[in-house]
Amino acid sequence: MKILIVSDTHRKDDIFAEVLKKESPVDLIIHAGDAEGSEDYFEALTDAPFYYVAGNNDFFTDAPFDITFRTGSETIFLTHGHHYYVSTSEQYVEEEARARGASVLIYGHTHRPVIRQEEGLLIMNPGSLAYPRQIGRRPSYIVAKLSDSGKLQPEIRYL
Ligand SMILES: [Mn+2]
Repeated sequence: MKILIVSDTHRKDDIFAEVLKKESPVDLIIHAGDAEGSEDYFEALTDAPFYYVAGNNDFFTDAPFDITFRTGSETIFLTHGHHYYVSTSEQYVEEEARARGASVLIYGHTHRPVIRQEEGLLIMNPGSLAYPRQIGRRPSYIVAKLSDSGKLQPEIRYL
């Protein structure tokens, strides 16, 4: 199983379509918010299940701010993260993920890619396909595969 994880596409729809084409076939797509209205278009591009949460620039969406769902043997907590002040620190969003019994935390908003393991919690941020802010500023996303035991094995990829 191959999972595509993106965030903060901010109406750069062509870049998402390019990544989807490059990584297809994918079995699941996770978008951590700030598509700014393009999420329905993205969902229609693929037959794969598409999980979406609302970001701070998503004013006209019915999407929830947080979702918790299971994939393989993982419990994933997905949020854009602005309600947990992720620009300042991962502390609050990490606490929320643990409170929900998550084994994986996926957030966005900072436009900086992250993959790290912290006391049993896999913490990931795919960065931004539209406006990357990390050193080098290359558009980034994450591809994760499920191991035989159902654990996520992620890697950051760049366009
Ligand atoms: Mn944002």
